[in-house]
Amino acid sequence: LSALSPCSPPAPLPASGLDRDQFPRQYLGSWHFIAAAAATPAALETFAGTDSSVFHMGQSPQPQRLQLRAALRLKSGGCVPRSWIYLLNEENTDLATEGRPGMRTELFSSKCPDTIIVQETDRDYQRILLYSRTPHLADECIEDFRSQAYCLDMEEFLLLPRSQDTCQLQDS
Ligand code: MYR
Repeated sequence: LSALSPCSPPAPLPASGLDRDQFPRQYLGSWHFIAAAAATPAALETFAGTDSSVFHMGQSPQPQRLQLRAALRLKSGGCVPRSWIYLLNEENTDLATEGRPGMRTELFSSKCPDTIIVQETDRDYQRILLYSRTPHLADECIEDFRSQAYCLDMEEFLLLPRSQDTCQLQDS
């Protein structure tokens, strides 16, 4: 560690994060998956066949739930729809995933505007993921993410190739 480049892990969301007027409202809508990092290759394996993914976070009829939909473009060319239900927590901005009791999703602010860092922890892996409102993100923002990952000893890094068109999200 050098004094010139202090190690800085991703910062938790600001305390205003729990303001129900703000959270999760400001995170609803579309996100592009940009990059992922983990300590082991196995934790990133699930993304190996993916060229790009676009997500939509939406409200659910029940206020304690969020509906996440995704459209994955596979490297092989096909489009694959995915969906998850997140359960909101009273005390913090952590999310639980319906049907995945061992999984915890924590949100972190990122230095670059219109981006968010998500940490997923399950029984057998942990990884951080970078999402952006826009499909292309400045290299500097990606490098920032990477150095924050290093700070967590996550040295495996994956940048989504995005060499094909993104897939269309299906209406729910
Ligand atoms: C996966 O591929 O493992 C699931 C990825 C979760 C994606 C989350 C995408 C958007 C993040 C926005 C945060 C919203 C919080 C209310």
